[in-house]
Amino acid sequence: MKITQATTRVLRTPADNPLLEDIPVGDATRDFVTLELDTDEGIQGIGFSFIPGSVGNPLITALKVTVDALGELVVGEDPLPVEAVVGRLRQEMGSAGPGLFNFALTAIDMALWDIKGKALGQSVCTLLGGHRDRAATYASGQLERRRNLEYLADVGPRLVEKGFRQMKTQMGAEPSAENEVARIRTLREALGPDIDLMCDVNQLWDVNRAITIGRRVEEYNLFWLEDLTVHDDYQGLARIADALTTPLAAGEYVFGITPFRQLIENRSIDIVMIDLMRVGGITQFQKVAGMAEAFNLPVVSHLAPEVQVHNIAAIPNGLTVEYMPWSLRLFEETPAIIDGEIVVPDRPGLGLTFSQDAIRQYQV
Ligand code: SMN
Ligand code: MG
Repeated sequence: MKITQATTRVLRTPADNPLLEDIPVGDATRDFVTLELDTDEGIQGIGFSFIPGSVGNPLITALKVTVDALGELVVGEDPLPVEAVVGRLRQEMGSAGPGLFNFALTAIDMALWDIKGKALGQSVCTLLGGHRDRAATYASGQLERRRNLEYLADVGPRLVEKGFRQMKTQMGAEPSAENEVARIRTLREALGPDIDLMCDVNQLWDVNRAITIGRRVEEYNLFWLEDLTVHDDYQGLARIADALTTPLAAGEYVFGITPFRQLIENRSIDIVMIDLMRVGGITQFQKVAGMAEAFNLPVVSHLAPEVQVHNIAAIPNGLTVEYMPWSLRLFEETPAIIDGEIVVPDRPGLGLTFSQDAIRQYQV
């Protein structure tokens, strides 16, 4: 089989929220680069990428150009030996650094796995190990730090009504420790003891604040605390992890497998969070997951649940899939959530098809 053509588009979607349609978001937009890789056997693989947090990010144009450049390099290649194709790209382009390159490589890598699954009539999850056909999942992006306590107390239980057994909130913007703790107390009281609650700080605290507030929220039994300080302060994170009994998660800001080695070897984290776009795709995700398993650590996914469900369900140490709904509208059909779990589509490859309506409406 040979790759014959790579087609990319930029889709600019409204930054609204399919989980809670009634909450207005203004006219903010979110940008994605989509990729279609055609082959001489009529099989088409699809992939996509975006820069996390990229509400209106002007770098999306640069990302499209980068995916186009990598796409040109893979035309003529056999798509099935994925490591050979992405390995060559990594070797030839690696000196540019991992930033835009990893984001672009992810789209290519995803499309290669999609082609392989379609060629073999198997889901990507099965090709990666197929540990199970569904995984735990949590509602994300709904209980943000800009929201007030009344909102948290209202929306948390609404997510439970929608079928979620796990959900994530944020701290990091309150002037006082007392106000930060109040957010967690409010949610725990609204949700009761049986819902898993996670909290993300997105690197906004220093080590001492992390330990001080981390200790104060221990009584609310958080499922994890995430990115309590900067992602590459490996020793600082290890001090926090040692001081708290709540599991510490981090990794979404990490580009590639080597810095994950640092996080893991330094015992900086208890839960390994992998962003698909920054790590460089499914191939690299799976390497980090194996490294985590050797250190007795669980793995959780960041963004893109419709693809990450394959990565997490495939492995024995996959803990839960972040259900961040941003990219769902790009596709005709997305993985079902049944009894609080996200189900791997029973279709070959990624089991995803780009929505022609979305392309018509949102292509720029
Ligand atoms: C997050 C960060 C940046 C973009 C999207 C989401 C957040 C998360 O840290 O964990 O989902
Ligand atoms: Mg996060």
